[in-house]
Amino acid sequence: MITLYAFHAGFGMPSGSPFVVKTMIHLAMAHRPCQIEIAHDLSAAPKGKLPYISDDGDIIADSELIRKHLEKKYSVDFDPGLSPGDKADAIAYTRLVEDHLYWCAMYDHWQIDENWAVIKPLVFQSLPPDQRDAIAEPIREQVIRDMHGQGQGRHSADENLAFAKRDLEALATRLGDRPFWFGERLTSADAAIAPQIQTIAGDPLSGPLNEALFAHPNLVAHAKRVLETALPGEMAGQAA
Ligand SMILES: N[C@@H](CCC(=O)N[C@@H](CS)C(=O)NCC(=O)O)C(=O)O
Repeated sequence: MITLYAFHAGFGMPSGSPFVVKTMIHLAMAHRPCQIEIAHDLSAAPKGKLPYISDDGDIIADSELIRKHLEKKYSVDFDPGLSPGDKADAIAYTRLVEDHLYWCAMYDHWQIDENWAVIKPLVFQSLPPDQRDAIAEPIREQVIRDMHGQGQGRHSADENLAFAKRDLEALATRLGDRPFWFGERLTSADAAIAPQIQTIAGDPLSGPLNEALFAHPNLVAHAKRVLETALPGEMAGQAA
């Protein structure tokens, strides 16, 4: 049995981390049942981040490396029938959402003060309110330092929004009216893209980033469809 180390539910998903949800989708696509262990302390995580898995004593960290492990160990093909060009596009769109749009959403949630006031109690819901700030605020400072190092945190809120809008427009244009990223079937691109979109669609904010996303109903519907198709049991317990 595989153990998946995860953050608790959030943003209308069985985990508040889009990377953990991506791995949940991969495990479901690979028909590998897993037990979920909520990780309260990242010091045990090999790379200091989630997800990581334990599979018969093998510890693998990072959603892409977990995918590679599943492909190799269980002979899973996450992109059946895709052309080499489509597979290349899948990598490019995955990088777009994970290495750019993710940081725009992180900026929106963690760096903008009025949003942080709403997001903090959700992310740190397991902590008693009177102890929350002592733990959450130093983590926020670290996240803001990380975003500065990564680069997105150096932009103004308006510039961050403009970057995110261009990502969303590109994604929405590329998706069009297809049910899944490459047509009728769930593939690796869906597993990567849907949780990143749902992180914005499922937050309780109503700011300009949310407006920018909801201007593209096809993206919002795609995220919901992918999650409900891949994780029907887990999504049943989530708020809309
Ligand atoms: N490249 C990693 C990214 C994982 C990641 O950024 N996880 C975040 C949660 S969404 C995390 O654990 N952050 C904790 C931290 O940075 O301290 C993957 O694909 O698994």
